[in-house]
Amino acid sequence: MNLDRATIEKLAEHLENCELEAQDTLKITEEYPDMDFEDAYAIQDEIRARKIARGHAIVGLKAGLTSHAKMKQMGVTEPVFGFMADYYSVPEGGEVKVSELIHPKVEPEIAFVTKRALKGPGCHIGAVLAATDFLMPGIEVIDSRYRDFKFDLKSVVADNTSAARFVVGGKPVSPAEVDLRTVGVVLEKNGEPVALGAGAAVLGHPAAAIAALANNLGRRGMEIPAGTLILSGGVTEAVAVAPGDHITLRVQGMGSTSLRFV
Ligand code: 0L1
Ligand code: MG
Repeated sequence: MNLDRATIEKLAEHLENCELEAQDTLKITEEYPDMDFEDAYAIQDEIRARKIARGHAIVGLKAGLTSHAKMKQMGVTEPVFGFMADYYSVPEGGEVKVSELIHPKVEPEIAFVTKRALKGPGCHIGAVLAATDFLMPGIEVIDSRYRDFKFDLKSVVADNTSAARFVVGGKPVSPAEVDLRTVGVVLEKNGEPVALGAGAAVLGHPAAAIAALANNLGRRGMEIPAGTLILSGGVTEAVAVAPGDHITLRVQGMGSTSLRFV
């Protein structure tokens, strides 16, 4: 680690305030070019601790930047991991207030819910499928706190991987009922398909994103507990949204889930 505790706390407070006040900021590596990934996850962990201290619960985890489309869109090469706080959760068909966000975009994802804990190192697709209770369609609303979504991997990890809101719904299915590589995904904006893809866009198999998360947490002495909801990452590039937009995600064999931007 290259940053001291006081700097980690200062940056966590700054980034969390940007989230809560819907204010953008320059990427933090501009001022702290020497920060490393340990520092970045320590800042994210501090943001999480601040939310818990204010009485919020952590209701899920996420993998991000897991598809080639997304990596290309953002000019990066590795996945990142974050968490979802209770107030990020939007009810099925519910509203997201754009005024509470900076420049939201939506991503079509496959959500996993675990029935057993997963711990790295060495976690693999087989272990993930054996530990998965069910799968559901999930829409992630991302909202980078960085101006114009201009960031690098360390800055984005510190910013809790742009996590902002999410909805899950549709029909829960067991992993044995679906081929997660070929499962088709259609994202609709105001009734028109705007992004489509298949599960394999996510690291070749969406369960690989969950294994990568378990391995990342394992390196930091943590695990994915049983009963955890995890968003496995956008199948396509992210789609910008504005007030009035209605977004629906359809996943083959899993029904649909939706939300509205007001
Ligand atoms: O969930 C994601 O793939 C987003 C990761 C962070 C990068 C971004 O804001 O696009
Ligand atoms: Mg995502």
